[in-house]
Amino acid sequence: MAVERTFSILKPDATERNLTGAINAMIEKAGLRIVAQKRVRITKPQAEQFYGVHKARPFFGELVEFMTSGPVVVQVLEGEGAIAKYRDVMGATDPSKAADGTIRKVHAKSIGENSVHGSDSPENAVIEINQFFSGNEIVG
Ligand code: FUP
Repeated sequence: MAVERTFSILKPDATERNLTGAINAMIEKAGLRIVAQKRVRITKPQAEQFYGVHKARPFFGELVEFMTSGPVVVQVLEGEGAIAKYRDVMGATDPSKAADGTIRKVHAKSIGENSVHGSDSPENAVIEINQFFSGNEIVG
C-alpha cells in the first residue's frame, strides 16, 4: 500500500479537555506519523470554507460555531494507507456507534463534539492540507 498523507483536526472539545497528547498517542500507536502540527484558532470564514460541503445541512451553523469556539490542533499524518487508517482510528461520526478503542468511542462527547476530523478521500486530503499548511511546514 502506498504511503499517503491525510489531514487531521483535534477539535475544540478535545483541546478544552487537554486531550492533545492522549489522542496523539492513539494516532502514533496506530502507525501514523505526525509530520506537521500546529495549535490555531480557526476563523469563521475558514470553518465555512472547510465544511462547505455541509452548507445546506441543518447542523451547519452549529458546526461552524463549535469549530470556532476554541483552539484546535491541525495536523498532517503520514503512513501506509493513512487516509483509511486514520478513519478507522477515529471511529464513526456518532460516538455511540463508534467501535471500541477508537478515538471517538474513547473521547468524543457527541455527534457534534466528536473530538477529531480526518480527510475522507485523497482529493480532500490535498485540499484540506493546503488550506492550513504550506509545504515547508510539513516535515516527513
Ligand atoms: P466525519 O467525516 O466522520 O467527520 O463526518 P461528516 O463529514 O459526515 O460530518 C462532519 C461533521 O459535521 C461531524 F464531525 C460533526 C458534524 N455533524 C453533526 O453535527 N451532525 C450530524 O448529523 C452529522 C455531522
